[in-house]
Amino acid sequence: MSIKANTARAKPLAEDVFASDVLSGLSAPRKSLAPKYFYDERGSQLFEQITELKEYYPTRCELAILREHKADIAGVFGAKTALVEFGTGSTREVRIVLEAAKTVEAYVPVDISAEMLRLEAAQLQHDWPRLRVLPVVADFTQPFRLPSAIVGLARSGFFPGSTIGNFEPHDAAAFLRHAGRMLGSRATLVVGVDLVKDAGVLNAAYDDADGVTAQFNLNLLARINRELSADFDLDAFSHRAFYNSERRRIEMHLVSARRQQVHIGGRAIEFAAGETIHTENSYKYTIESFGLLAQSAGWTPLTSWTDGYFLVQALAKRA
Ligand code: AVJ
Repeated sequence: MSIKANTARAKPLAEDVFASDVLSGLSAPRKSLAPKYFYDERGSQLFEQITELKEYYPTRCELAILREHKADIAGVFGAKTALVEFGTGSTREVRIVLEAAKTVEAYVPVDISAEMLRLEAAQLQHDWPRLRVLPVVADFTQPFRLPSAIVGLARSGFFPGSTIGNFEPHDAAAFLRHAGRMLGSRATLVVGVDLVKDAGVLNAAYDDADGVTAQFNLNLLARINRELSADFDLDAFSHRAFYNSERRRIEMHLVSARRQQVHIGGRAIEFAAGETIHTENSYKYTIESFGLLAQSAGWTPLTSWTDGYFLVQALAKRA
């Protein structure tokens, strides 16, 4: 029997990547964990609950803007277009736009979570029988192959939900550049972006009275316990979220109540009393600052739709 030549270069398993990301994040002098790991099944449920909180305005605002301006937004997508959605999760936002987008012939939802993607794509295909729905399982921040069935169609991108706020501004620009490369010349892109606003409003949105965001943050430790057989004491960590006005971002942390040791996969991690794990940044932009970021990444701002709280920004690829 022959040995496959590519065995040694096989992609590491998702669990191994999670384990090594967690260990390296918790071994650094300033401990951190990546926010993309919030979204296991429980975390996705908790995020859905967050979007329904009275304090958490972004989802509500974005949906209202999409509803109010869907015809104009759909107008950004030219004739005979394939619409590529980066990191789909739920199709709630794109459904609003598709209602008005008569020129979209194919819809390409891209997401790393295969199960959720297949369910959402199948449901959407059922509701739009004449649309070609072509899901792609991929990490949308990395280059991926677009379905060959979209040859000959123009390409547009859709990136709602202010997911872009999770990136450092430099990485947000890198992502926009990457999206431009994936979509090709003459592409357009519609992005949802959360706006800089009163710190009280921002702080409440990420530290709600019911403690749902606290549960969402702490669930990351529960996930590490479960999937990596760690022994985090969830009562010994608490949720902290605050607006850092200098850096124009919400920061979320998990604060260690006391000096303690946590074990993960045979390694011991030391925590000082009051030491934190930085679990998320959610950057806020102004229309101007987001326009400049987009321009630095090869895009020209077209129309901005906003309610003063949230921004839906159309961009055109610079030739
Ligand atoms: C999904 C990244 C847009 O930053 O508002 C909500 C995640 N974190 N509450 C955000 C989140 C805490 C959310 N995004």
